[in-house]
Amino acid sequence: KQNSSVLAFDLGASSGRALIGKVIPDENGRAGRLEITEIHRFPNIPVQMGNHLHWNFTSLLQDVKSGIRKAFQNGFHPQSYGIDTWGVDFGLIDRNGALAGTPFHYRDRQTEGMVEQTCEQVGKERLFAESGLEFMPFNTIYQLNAMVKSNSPLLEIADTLLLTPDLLHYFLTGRKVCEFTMATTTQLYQVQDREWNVKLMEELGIRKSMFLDPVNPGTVIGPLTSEVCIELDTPAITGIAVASHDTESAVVAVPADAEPFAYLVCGTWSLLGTELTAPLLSREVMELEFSNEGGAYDTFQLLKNIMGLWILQECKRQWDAEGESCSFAELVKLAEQAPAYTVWIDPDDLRFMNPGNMTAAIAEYCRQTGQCMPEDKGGIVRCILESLALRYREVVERMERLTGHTYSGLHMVGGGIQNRLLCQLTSNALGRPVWAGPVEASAIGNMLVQLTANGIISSRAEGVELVKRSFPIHVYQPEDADAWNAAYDKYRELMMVTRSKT
Ligand code: ADP
Ligand code: LRH
Repeated sequence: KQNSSVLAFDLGASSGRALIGKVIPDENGRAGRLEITEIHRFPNIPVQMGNHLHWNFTSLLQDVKSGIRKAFQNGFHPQSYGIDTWGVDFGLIDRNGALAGTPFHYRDRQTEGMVEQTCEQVGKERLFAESGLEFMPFNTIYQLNAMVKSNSPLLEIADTLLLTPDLLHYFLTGRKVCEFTMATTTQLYQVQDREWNVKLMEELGIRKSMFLDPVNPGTVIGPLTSEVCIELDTPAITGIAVASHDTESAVVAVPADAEPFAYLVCGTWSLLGTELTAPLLSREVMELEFSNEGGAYDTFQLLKNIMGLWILQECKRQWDAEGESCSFAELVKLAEQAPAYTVWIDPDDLRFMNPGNMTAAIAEYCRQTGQCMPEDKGGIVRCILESLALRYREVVERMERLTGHTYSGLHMVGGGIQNRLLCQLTSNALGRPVWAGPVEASAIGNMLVQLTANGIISSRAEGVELVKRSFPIHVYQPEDADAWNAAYDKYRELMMVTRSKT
């Protein structure tokens, strides 16, 4: 009998988790249902070291190992494991096989000004046309260019660059790979020719030899090393390269009926997009700030990064530190009671990327745009959630201009859908239904790619059907159409004025 359970690690910017996925057969012996069990969850807290912000990589690796150990301690026997994480970040491996330095966090300030400098060096239009990516300041290309410009000795000793999921796999299996979906987040990958952009690397002084040829999601990496097995007291389960960019794993688990569909992966970031078979590289795509990211099962995802619940997380962090700790659920309750349609921010204003003091950044934005800063927590949370909902509508409408499709509603997945107010406000702002679920989409997509590689399911479509049979979808219907249409017009006006100033 085939072993039908797999272990998925989903590392998000705010927390990491390990889940077991077990396929329960139906009466015909086919995959009937996917049962998921969380076995480990851990916070992901970055560390400021001197002038730079880093990931606590050794701690993350140890938590992944703990997840493997706990799986077996809890009586599970997964056949394989997969890892998905946030995009763009990497570690450098020296010629002796050791990690050189500590991986930078994508919110580290070293990339300030790098988009402008890099575009000046190589040309903005060309960079977009070749990479298909919007100019997010943290893309790998800008991190590496910052290191080149600061003469980082790390680049001299680096033998191989491994993106975060691949870096974790390396320390578990001893094998170095570069997984495709992560490779496309670097902005150093040519999406049309499907190869590394060697010319661009040469022009920027980034050494090509650090980059391995990408492998597709579903590629077997290899078994855990004997050292790891001895340390954990577990068998040598197999590491599989899934769609190791968390956004792409989440897309695999969207329970969509119709094609084309629009989705919103809602966690620390909000990734709003739709699935395509090839990248869209027109000038309009660049101007409307969309990206084409490589996905699983030979797809490209046309999507927009929206700053997302990060803004709320940072307010919460600040309030917690001030000793006024409130859970997300409590904050949402306060927001429900706060007055509607009073004040909005542009969530994608770069001042919100990593201001340190998020409530002060919101207050400053309100001052500059002639609005009154909300007086209490409930008002601030309401402002963030309404602003996100209005931004989602703006981005959906832009996406419709780009693709020529009209989307009948929006699929929302990820931790953020536990915020039912946000789901309802999103449906209201869009004037269309929101289908929310599943929460653990990235981990589930991670499992589905493993199950395909292990021969338990035969296709992507079978995976989607499995998701639909296994997880409830909560439907939100739009309310207060007139008030929201008026709010949207007012928001657009505010954005027109404020964006032209910044
Ligand atoms: P990531 O993977 O990027 O770390 P998640 O998908 O785990 O993010 O989503 C985290 C977000 O989910 C938090 O920022 C928070 O806003 C939201 N969230 C988590 N739990 C709840 C809850 N109980 N109620 C409302 N929102 C929640
Ligand atoms: C979301 C995400 C997003 C990237 C960002 C760095 O977790 O992977 O797709 O742009 O992190």
